[in-house]
Amino acid sequence: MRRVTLTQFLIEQQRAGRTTPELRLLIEVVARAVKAISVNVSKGALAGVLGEAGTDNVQGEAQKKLDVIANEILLQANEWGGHLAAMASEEVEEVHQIPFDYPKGGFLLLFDPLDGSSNIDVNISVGTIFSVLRNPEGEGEPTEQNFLQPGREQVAAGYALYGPSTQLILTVGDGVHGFTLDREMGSFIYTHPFMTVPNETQEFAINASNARHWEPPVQRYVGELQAGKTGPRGKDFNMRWVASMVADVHRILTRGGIFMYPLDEKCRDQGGKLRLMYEANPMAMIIEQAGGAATTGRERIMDLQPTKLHQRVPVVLGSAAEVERVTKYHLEG
Ligand code: FDP
Repeated sequence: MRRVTLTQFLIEQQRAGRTTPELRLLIEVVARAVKAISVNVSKGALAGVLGEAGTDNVQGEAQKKLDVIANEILLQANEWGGHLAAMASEEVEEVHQIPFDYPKGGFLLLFDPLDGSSNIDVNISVGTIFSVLRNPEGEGEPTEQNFLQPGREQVAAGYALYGPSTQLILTVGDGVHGFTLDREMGSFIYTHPFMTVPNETQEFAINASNARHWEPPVQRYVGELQAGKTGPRGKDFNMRWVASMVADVHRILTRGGIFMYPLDEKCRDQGGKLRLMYEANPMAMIIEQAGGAATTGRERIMDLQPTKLHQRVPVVLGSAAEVERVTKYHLEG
């Protein structure tokens, strides 16, 4: 069997006019950083990278050592690449400018360097999520305003899953493509062409410990799933919650399902739990490109006009028929 590497795949995409040389090289730099993060994640306690870093991030959450390391790897790898106008990270409050002695490009890169932090110390899958936008024309250093574009403007989105194998899932707007890291060769190999989310499902993912805080449409929907064969859905559903968004979304991309972090009384004041620009938007683009749907429960995630770099939003994504049902319940209510 002919093994296609990420580089070959991207060159073929470029030849077919689906991506530009600049975007191709940018994605390759991100993929190189992902390999370095994967090495650190897999060494775990042997590299002394577990535990708290002793600092808080912009969201006021305790940073793990690996959060800080992954963030540094992504910033450093992408600073000198020459394809970016600026970066934004979950771990950095302000826009990260490209140092003046490096060339600049026309793209903006946003990322959550290590998603699912609470799983690091217990050796459960974590991931990296990224989104690429065009820097709007203009003079001077990009500001937060340059980043505040709806998700439909993304030119690429992807995530890396550090699980039993490391996988890179990518879309440049022409379907969703999956690559598996060959650790011996150090290359990402094209293993999952045109991934699709099955329309029908029997699995759901939600943090059920928040049930008492949910809004009535979510209580109704989950109640119907839990009623199983004897309820209105007439079939049994199974529940899965890894508590790493990347791992939960990856399962849905592989075998269908619905993932929800809805608005509830606990997170209402913040607008939701998950971040719009570097969690919800890239995952929404991937899920939509794979034939699924992604809403806040009320509107399409990728149509939201962001107001803040670190904005939080409710998220309902996965198999289209299920997402439509949850959204319908919200709009009826
Ligand atoms: P974490 O805070 O551990 O980084 O990004 C937020 C996130 O993880 C998601 O990856 C995950 O889906 C969710 O939060 C887990 O939330 P709970 O702690 O409520 O389970």
